[in-house]
Amino acid sequence: MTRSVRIIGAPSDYGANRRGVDMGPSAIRYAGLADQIEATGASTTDAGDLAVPRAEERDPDRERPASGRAKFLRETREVAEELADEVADAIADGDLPLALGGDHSIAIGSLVGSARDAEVGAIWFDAHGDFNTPETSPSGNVHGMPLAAALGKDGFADMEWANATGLREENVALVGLRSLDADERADILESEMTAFTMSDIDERGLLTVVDEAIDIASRGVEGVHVSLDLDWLDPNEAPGVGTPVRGGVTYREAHAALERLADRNRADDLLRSLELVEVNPILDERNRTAEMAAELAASALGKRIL
Ligand code: EXY
Ligand code: MN
Ligand code: MN
Ligand code: MN
Repeated sequence: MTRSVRIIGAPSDYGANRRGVDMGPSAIRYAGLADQIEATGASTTDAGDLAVPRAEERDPDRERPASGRAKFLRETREVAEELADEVADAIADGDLPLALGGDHSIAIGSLVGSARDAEVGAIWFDAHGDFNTPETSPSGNVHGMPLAAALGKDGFADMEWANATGLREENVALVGLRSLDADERADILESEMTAFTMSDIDERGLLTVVDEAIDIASRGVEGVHVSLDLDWLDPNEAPGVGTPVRGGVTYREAHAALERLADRNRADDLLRSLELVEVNPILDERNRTAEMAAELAASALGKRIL
């Protein structure tokens, strides 16, 4: 069971189109994250925020290599390299790293860090597949690419380091898919990953899907990285996200999923690293989405009312 959590802020918005997600770490802290975690009985330390490079100019089309489209790849890479070291260091020190985004491109760093010295799996709670490459991406936004980068797919200029060699594709479970691009969809179907869509959740029940995702992510590996993109939830519950998609999980479904994760973690000690991403407080109502993020982290870490 998790006894000490190290909070690591990664206030980057280089992977997304919409400014504001760089304020996510502050918004989640302000929403009472440390108190929420301590209510689970775990201790917390806060490593503060990574230093995010400032682009010389915020030209969205900069960093578009000849092959395909990937905006701000250099800045994204710098953040991810720094986050990978922080995550690996926290694990080496016996803490559970809790990374705060920032857009989902930070997950390249979380995955590389978590998988640096171990074979790991991942559970990806998200409306999106995040499996585009610079060649397939319709937008060039790297927050739509972190899984592809971390699994070593082609097209990421100078990102060979991003191949989280310990991350095993067959141990990746996507949960909550409801928005995919055409090439990305084909690549997911061709991959070794397991994808559970919102339709699967409707038809089979949330906890059945979550249990299966945990089985897949934890089979034969040392630990599991859990990546919670707040756009997994329905925009009515979590409006403060940059790429909202209708038809997401409800407030209670999200808690039920993470409470189940905590139960399984209590039994099998499987949770190796955790991240909360895509909280954009300037798109929010009264910091609701950041509050959801803080509460859901507590559920994942074992908080129960009784
Ligand atoms: N698939 C679209 C793209 O690649 O541009 C949208 C990606 C949104 C990614 C957010 C973080 O989940
Ligand atoms: Mn250390
Ligand atoms: Mn995402
Ligand atoms: Mn998403």
